[in-house]
Amino acid sequence: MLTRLCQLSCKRFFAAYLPIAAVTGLGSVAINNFELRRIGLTVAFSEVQKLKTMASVEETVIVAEAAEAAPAPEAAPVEAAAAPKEKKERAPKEKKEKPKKEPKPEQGDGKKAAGGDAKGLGLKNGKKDNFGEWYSELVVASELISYYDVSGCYILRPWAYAMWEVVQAWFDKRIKQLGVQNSYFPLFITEDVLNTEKDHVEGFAPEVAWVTKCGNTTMEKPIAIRPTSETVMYPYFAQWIRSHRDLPLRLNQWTNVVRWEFKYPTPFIRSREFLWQEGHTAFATQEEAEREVLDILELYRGVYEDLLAVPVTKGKKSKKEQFAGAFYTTTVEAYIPETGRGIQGATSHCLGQNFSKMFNIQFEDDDRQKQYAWQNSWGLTTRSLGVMIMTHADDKGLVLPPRMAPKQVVIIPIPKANTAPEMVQAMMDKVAELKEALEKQDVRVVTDTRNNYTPGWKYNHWELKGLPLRMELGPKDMDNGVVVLARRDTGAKETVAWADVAARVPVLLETIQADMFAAAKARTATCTEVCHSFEEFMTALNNKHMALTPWADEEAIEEEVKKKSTTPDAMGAKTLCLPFEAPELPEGTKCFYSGKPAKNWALWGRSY
Ligand code: 87F
Repeated sequence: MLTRLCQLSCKRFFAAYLPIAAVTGLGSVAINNFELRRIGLTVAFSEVQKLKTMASVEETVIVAEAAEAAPAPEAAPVEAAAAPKEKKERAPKEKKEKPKKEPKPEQGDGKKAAGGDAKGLGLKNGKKDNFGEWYSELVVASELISYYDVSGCYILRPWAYAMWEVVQAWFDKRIKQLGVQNSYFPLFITEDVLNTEKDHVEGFAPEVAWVTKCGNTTMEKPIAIRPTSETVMYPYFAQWIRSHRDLPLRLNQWTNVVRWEFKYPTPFIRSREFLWQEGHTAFATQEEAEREVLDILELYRGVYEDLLAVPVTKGKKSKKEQFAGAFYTTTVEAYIPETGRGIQGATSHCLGQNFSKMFNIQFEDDDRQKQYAWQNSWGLTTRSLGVMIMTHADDKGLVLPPRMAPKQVVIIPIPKANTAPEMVQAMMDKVAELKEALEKQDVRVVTDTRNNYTPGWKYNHWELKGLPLRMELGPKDMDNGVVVLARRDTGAKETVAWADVAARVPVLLETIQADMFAAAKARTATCTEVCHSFEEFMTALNNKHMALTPWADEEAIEEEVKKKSTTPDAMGAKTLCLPFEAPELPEGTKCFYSGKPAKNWALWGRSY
C-alpha cells in the first residue's frame, strides 16, 4: 500500500512538469535575467554568466507566462495574501503590469541647513496597525529591496545580499564539513525531461515558466526554466553512479529558480524568482539517507535560531502537505505573531527510492546485485531573510541580529556647533582608533563622520538599517575617556571606558543576539495553544495563534478542518508539521476534531 501511495505521489509530481498547452499570445514579460529587447541573453547571476556566450547577440529570449494570473499589485499589504486563487491553465495573455512606485526612502533630508534633527525619516506605517504596508515600506526604506517592473521580482540591494552571503557562508561551511560538494547544473530543462510522466496534469505545472522564442523564431520545442532541479540532475546521477563505491554522492548548488506564482507576491517571502541552495544526494542505504535528512534539518534550525534569531519548530509534514515526490518531508516552521501565520522555513526531504526508480539510479552492491539508491533533497531560500525581518523589525526599521548584520556597530561623533576644531579632530582620531580596535576583534564597524547630516538624522538612518549597536562620542565623552553604547533591540544605553570597548562590544553583541532570540521564542510560545476541541482550535486561530492538537492523522480531517476554519476574512488552517518535540500522548487521547484515537500531535495554523 505504501509503495502504491509513493508511486501515485511520484506520478503527481512528474505531472507537474507537463508543459501547459498553449504558448501563444505570449506574456511579453522578461524575467530578471532576460532582457526583452534584442540584446540577447543577459544573465544576472554569475553562475549562469557562461550561458551568455551561448546565445547569439541577435537573439531575443521571451518567456511565456505559464498561465494567466490575476495581476499582482505589489503595494498591497501582506495580509492580503489570503486564500490562493484557483490555478487555471489557459493560454497566456499579454499583460502589462505597472511598475510599482517605490515609497521614497528617507524623506527627511536631515541636512544641517534644514535645521535641527531630521523629521519624517521614520516609517509611515506601524507594525501592529498595518503590518502589510509596514513591511512593504520597510524593505524599500531600509534599502534591502527595490521593486522591479516584472511583477513578483525584486532587486536584492547590497544590504540584503550581504545578509544572504552570511547565510551562505554559514551553511556552506557546514554542509562541506558533512561531505557535500558544490556544483552547478544548467538553468534550462528540455520538455522531454520534464515530460517524464504524463498521466496527471496537476500540481506544479502552472508555475513552470517556458522559453518559447529566440529572436523572432518560435522554438521548435519550448525550454523550461528550472523551478527545482530534480529532473536536471538525476539523469546524470544515473550515469555517474555505477557501483557502491560511487556512493554517497552528495551535491549542492547555490542558484536562482523561477516559479511563476499566482499568489500575492511579497518581497523575500514569495517571489517569482528567488535564490536558494538545493541539495541532492544519493546513498546506498536508507539509514545513511535518513541520518542526512536530520543532519540537514538541524543545520536549517541553526540558520534560523542561531543566525537569524528566529525560533522554529522541527517536524514532519503531513502526507497532504509533504512534497509529492518524497517518501517523507521534514521541515522547520516559523511563526509571525502579527499576522498569526505559520511559515515554512526550509525543507529536508527523504525521497526514498522514488526518484532512483524513475531515473534508474542503480548501483551494484558488494554481492554484485543491482540496488536502487536512496535519495534526499533539501532547500533553503531567501525567504529566510523575510522571516527574520518580519520577526524582529519595529516601527523604526530593521532590527538585525548581530550575527546577521553586515555592519554591527556604527560610531557617530557628535561635535557641538561650538566645539573647537582641535577637539573635533581629536574626536575623529578617536573614532578611527576605536574602529580599528573593534575590527581587530572581528566586529563589523562603520563610522558616520559626515558633517552635512545632523546626529539625529544619523541615529534614525542607522536605526532604519537595523544596526545592533550605536556608539556615540560627544565632547563630554572625550573629556571622560568614554563612549555611550545604545542597543537597537531594547534602546538600552551604557557608558563604556575606551580601554574596555574592544572587550565589551563583542560580548554585548552576543548578548543582543541571545536576547533577541529569547524574546522571539517567548512570543511564539505564548502564541501556541494546546487545543482538544474544534471550538478551542477556532478560538486560538482567531486570536492569531497556532494550535497544537492531538490528531488522528487523516488527510480527510485536514481537508475538512481547512474548509471549516475558512472565514470571510481569513484563510483556512492547515497542519504546519507534526513536531518532533511534543507533549506525551497518553493512551486514549482523542483527535481534537474527529474524536477518533489520536495518533500524534499536530501543529496547525493559517500560513504563508
Ligand atoms: C514548482 C514548479 C515545478 C516545488 C515547484 O523542496 C516544480 C516544483 O518540484 C517542485 N515547486 N517543487 C518541490 C521542490 C522539492 C525540493 N527540491 C529540491 C525541495 C528542496 C530542494
